[in-house]
Amino acid sequence: MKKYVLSQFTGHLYHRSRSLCSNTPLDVLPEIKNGLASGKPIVALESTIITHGMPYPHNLKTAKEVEEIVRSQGAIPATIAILGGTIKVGLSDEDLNYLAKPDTPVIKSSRRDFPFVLSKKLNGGTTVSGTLLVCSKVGIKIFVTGGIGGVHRDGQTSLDISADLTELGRHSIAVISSGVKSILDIGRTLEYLETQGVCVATFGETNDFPAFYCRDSGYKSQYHVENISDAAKLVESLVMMNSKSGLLLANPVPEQSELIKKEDMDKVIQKALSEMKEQGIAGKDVTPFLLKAIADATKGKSLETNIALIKNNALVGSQIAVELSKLNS
Ligand code: PSU
Ligand code: MN
Repeated sequence: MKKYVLSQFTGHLYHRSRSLCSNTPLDVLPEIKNGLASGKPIVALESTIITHGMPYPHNLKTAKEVEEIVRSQGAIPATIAILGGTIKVGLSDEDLNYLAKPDTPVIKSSRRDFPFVLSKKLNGGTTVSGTLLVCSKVGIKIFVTGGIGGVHRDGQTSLDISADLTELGRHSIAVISSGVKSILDIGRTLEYLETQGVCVATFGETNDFPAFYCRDSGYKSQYHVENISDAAKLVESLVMMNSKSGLLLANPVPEQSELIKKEDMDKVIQKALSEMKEQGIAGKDVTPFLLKAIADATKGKSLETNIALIKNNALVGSQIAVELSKLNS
């Protein structure tokens, strides 16, 4: 068999890992590689939120602030993306600046996009599913984001079900998010998560399942954990079981940042959905289109909420990661 020479193709190190071919172009920052080896708390962050989820320059500012929050809690941030066909675990400031710029060509990359993006040496903003896939390759157990994808409204006929849900069913990794946006069918999303074997718990005093911009969706999580210590134990059990399905820890947006009333939000969403139909938007363009339409309709208020909730998720997720590494030491 042909033996590949390291760095022959991209100039990057090819990292050897249990489940990756030695020639998979994977570049893990030394701080993260060493941290993983010595059991330090590591928090993964996705990059579609930077490339397709928020407008410039808010995307860049938020990405940097979120990393700082992770560090402030004593954890190591690992923002994941694909740059020039190399999977990057941990981005430099330069990488972040480049990815965030509106004129940088970047493909929204979920699991199914990886072979193409890698083979053509393109850039990819990794979605929750793409980021989970990379986390599983390098052994990161905690991943923080804003909101995950789900079953779209009418998903029972369109079959537009985010790959995030099936990916959550494939790895024993905890995702901390503010639930699922009400642009989606939340009831069906929760049903599908159950089918995938994903443990869903709310972080807080009740098991109300949050709807991203609002603290309550009207649906319930199976469970709730009230503090960081219980949340860390939950993740510990998930990891110990290694049952190959994940945990969705739903962290409601802080009350003071819940800027939009549910009824107002419902109207905004209805309008965005009908615009989407009129314009024939489908497939992977649906979520970015709706996020932008909602930000425009709420004059940026939804963006403010989005930023507040992801920062809060980073705070909680990092504290859980720190606690988890203490449990394991
Ligand atoms: N929700 C947000 N912002 C985002 C996304 C979701 O509030 O940026 C992104 C995430 O990366 C998520 C992806 O994984 O959209 C889901 O896309 P789709 O619905 O096409 O699976
Ligand atoms: Mn879809």
